[in-house]
Amino acid sequence: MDMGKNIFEKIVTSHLVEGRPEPGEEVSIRIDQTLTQDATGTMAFLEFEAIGIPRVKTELSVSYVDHNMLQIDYLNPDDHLYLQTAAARYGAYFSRPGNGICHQVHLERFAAPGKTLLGADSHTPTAGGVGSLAIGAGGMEIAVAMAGAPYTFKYPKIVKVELKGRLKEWVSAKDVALEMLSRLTVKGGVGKAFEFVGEGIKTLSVPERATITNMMVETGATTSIFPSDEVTKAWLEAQGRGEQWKPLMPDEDAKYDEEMEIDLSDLGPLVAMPHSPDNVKKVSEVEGLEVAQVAIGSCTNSSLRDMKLVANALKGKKVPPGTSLLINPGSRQVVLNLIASGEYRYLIEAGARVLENACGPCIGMGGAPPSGSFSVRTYNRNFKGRSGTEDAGVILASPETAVATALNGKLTDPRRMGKMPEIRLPEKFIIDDSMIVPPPPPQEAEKIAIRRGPNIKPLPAFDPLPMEFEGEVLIKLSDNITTDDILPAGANVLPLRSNIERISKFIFHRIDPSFYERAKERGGGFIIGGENYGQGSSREHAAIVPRYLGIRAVIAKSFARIHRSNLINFGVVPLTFARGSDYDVIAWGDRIKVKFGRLEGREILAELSNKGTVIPLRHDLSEREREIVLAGGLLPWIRMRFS
Ligand code: MIC
Ligand code: SF4
Repeated sequence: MDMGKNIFEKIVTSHLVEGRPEPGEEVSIRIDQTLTQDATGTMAFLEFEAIGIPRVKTELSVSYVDHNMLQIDYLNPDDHLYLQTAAARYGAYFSRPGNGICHQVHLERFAAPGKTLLGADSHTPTAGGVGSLAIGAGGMEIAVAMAGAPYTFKYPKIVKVELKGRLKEWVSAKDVALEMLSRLTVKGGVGKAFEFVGEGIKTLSVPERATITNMMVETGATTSIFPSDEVTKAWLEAQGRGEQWKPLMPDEDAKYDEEMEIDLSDLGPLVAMPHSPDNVKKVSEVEGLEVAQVAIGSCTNSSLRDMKLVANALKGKKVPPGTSLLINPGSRQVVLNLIASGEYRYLIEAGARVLENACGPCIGMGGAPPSGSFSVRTYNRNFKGRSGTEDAGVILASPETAVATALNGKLTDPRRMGKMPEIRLPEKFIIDDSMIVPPPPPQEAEKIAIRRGPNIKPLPAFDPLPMEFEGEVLIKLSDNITTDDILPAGANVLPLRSNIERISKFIFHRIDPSFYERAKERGGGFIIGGENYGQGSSREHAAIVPRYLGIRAVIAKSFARIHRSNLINFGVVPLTFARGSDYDVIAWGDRIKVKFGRLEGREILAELSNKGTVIPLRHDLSEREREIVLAGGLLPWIRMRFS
């Protein structure tokens, strides 16, 4: 007899184009909405243009500007103008710089239960907080979805997370996410999607749910989702979108592949210590650490709920001179509501530096902490160097812990702050969509001239996979290498995202600045990685640049989901060791020869000519992925299919 369906399965089934929704099987689903942001979006729109479809075919595509906000020269403003004109020309909505962080604005204004959302940003699952099936992917996948093609992915194992009880005072959704990270680590979610259910969910507002689905990305999960219930309904009504509500619950006898349980009332304030989101400790264990900077915001914790909490905790108090408090509200809506309620004032009076409604310091766009200091941040990633200061330590915390720390100048357990302020979200938010520009009708759109600044270069052409490939091991890396390690972000590098040649010089810049020269000199070669290679962001540049420099295979113990797809989409073969111990056999500088052929079998032999040995490697490409990689990437593959 058929078992009932979980939420994930319900949405997949209602959008299914091809495949069987069984763990490990490849499924293709129809995509209702897409989201892009400026750091990934220029490439995504260039890719969309390369596909050659005149207008986006989704129900809704939104192009946000929130990452590359510093305008110290022409690079970022040119990209913004390109994105604005391209959105108008191709039929996408454009959220102007200053309107807010893509995930926060999308949650407020567009995300709806039962919809599928594909986003060119790893934290797209934030929209799972209202019951959207939201997945992060590389820009090329989003370009293809905008062109109307289904999105193909490996159906994950579905994990039921039963939430019980209710959070205590000063403990919040961020602590739930950190608890999950401490249990799962940064790779425990790979190949899985998490569904949060149980009595406890009723006590969590939509922005709190979204904090959890946002940060669950750090476990490597495909996505996370909450049911759509009365809380969701109230949120949508408060956003003036009540008609978009529909109930979405798992069936009583829904089948899950795994189960977990969290009693919310057992949780206390948690932090993730440098330099990994899974380095979780109780605040009480690490309290007292001197903190130079506190930063509150990011797509994880910048909602009106969080800002109200922070404002009211700061009310009538001052941040001490030794600590700098930076605040990035998530959206213009958040700020307008704070101004109307009078709470905005508490931030200013306390001495907070209120920054733009954007990603800001989270991606190293300003706000770098001093050398050798600690910065407590409500963000989701604390990878070494990501803040812009190589030897600073970033500690990830809830807004509660962050504000307590800001007021004390030392890492502080927020439970010391007395009674927690009561937070009430408005029954109706102040809504002002005037910074979201809708696309003009098709006849007018055709006349729009796209503005391309001099730094915006077309995508390089990529040739098919050669039958065999020989080269040197250019670098050998340990476990959990992030895409920030592969291709850093930050104020100096992000503005080069539209120019592959220029950005390529920054590959592995923090780990090994000589990599670029070596790869250039040798005309390419191999990268060797450990477990979970490419964790973190969706930036496809971390795959395009290696490919551009002549790398045709990465050999690792295992891969993170989005990066693995990005490699394939740009014609780089992700290979794993058939025998784990062979990782130790390969060394920096070894010469490797692999015969790819047509990648027919699962096994590929790597000849280490300088060592006179052969080691077996494996690929786990699906038939479709095999074709894509052989064609040299998703773009040539699509062109082949449609020509
Ligand atoms: C990030 O948080 O690392 C980013 C910057 O938002 C990336 C996207 C990018 O690199 O442009 C992400 O999470 O996908
Ligand atoms: Fe922006 Fe940071 Fe969120 Fe990435 S994680 S989208 S940089 S706020």
